[in-house]
Amino acid sequence: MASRRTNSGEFDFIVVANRLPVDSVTGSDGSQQWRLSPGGLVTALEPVMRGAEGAWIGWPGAADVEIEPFEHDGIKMEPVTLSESDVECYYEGFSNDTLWPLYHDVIAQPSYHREWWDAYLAVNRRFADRAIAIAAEGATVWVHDYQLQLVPGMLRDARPDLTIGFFNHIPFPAYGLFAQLPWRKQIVRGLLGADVIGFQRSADASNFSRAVRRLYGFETKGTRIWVPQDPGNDSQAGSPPARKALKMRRVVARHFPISIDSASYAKLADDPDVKARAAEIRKELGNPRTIMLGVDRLDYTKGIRHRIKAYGELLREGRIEVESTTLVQVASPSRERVATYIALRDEIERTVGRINGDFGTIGHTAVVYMHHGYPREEMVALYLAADVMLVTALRDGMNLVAKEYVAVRSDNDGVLILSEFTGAADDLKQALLINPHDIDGLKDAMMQAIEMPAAERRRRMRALRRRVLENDVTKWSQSFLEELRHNSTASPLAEHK
Ligand code: GDG
Repeated sequence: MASRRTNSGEFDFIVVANRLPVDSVTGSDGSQQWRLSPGGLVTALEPVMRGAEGAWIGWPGAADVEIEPFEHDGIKMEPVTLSESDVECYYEGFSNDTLWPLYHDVIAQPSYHREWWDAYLAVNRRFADRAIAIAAEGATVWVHDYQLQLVPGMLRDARPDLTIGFFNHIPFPAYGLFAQLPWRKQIVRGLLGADVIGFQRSADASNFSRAVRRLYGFETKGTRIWVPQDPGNDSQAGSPPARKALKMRRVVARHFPISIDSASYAKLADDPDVKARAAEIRKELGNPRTIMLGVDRLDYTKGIRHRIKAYGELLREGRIEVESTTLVQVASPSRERVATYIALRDEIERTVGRINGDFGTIGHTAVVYMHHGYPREEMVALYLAADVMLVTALRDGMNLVAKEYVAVRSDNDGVLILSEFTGAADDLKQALLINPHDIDGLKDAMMQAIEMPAAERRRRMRALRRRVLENDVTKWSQSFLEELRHNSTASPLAEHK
């Protein structure tokens, strides 16, 4: 049986995520300072964190750093220490070299190592223990993402008084793929500790429910899953007589498509300095007729190679010319110690070099490739300068870049080319939807975007903007938390039928 705590902590609302929402920076006087990292998640949760007695549990981002809890910009930070070996096995290993490729439809081969799993289990335990220690009686805990899928179950076992939410930012794979995971039952069991499990797309939620049925035989109906209250009875719960005798808890698994802080992007786009920078970018690129843009973490899920290949073929076939059409690719550094990412970088940079060698001129570079991160102002200036935005992911939970591009285009101009394998495609139907594996189809869509009449660009962009401005990240967090309030086992609002 789960043990009940007697002395609870002080926080009523706790976010548990792999990373704290701050980055460590060195001040001008050489001192160590924290800067809030401007993710949408922080923006969405800031009001909730301030309104309630809130805390954020996460890793500060460097190995072997032991830091006492601190407050930054009104948010209480609860740092969790990861050793060099935790970073290697839990983060780079199990999270980013097992779960990440598996959950993105095995675009790259996942590695299964028992010592990585052990580290994943141990680090999940560390995060859970911190939440268990600091949560007030009846608190709400919102756990985020694939790195921490065991935490909901650990919380449920130790603290049945808590209301527990989980949101998965990346896809959840079809059972045929998920079944590869040697620890599939433990992962599903961990997630089922939550009252509400949120996914980006309804297909992800259905994939999860199917895994629950296949692995545990629990009853699922629409977005609801019935889970036996006593975890010790999991194994017998499949048979109908046993099910009847057990007390059931209702878990909701459904989609809550995440969004961006649309208003802050729209505001940045209105800034005269940002607008001036956009004009300057065009000029620096030699005022081409069409600027195409890709912005991604350098990741094999993003389809960067596919779009560069398509662009190169259009040049080779003479359908476009280097003087009039430039491709700008920002590939921000990511997971640089994981072998697959090192190989991907080499491959992309080889291809870029070849295309530039073949087609570049003294005045015109074909692919302007940058392997850096940029401040948000520069990103927005790039979005404003780009006539065509290329989002060609092979699989992506949502893809916020697509939404950011749309949010800044208050001029109702610009064309979004969007992979149908992104969560964003479920909503942004007025984009040019493409299959990135179909290079000829992608090339045709690029040509269609380049040649699209202004009236059609306006019509499409208007419709896209309506979707993104109406559904921002605050609405997303509110709808998740509302569902959580309604479906909490511990809360009086729960109607468990
Ligand atoms: C995961 C899921 C899901 C990128 N380079 C720079 C920079 N960025 C910003 C973008 C955007 C964010 O990073 C990337 O978000 P995405 O959604 O495109 O992709 P992931 O990082 O893979 O995120 C994804 C997301 O979680 C949220 O749930 O949508 O599917 O994979 O905001 O603008 N920002 C700055 N400089 C850069 O160089 N400032």
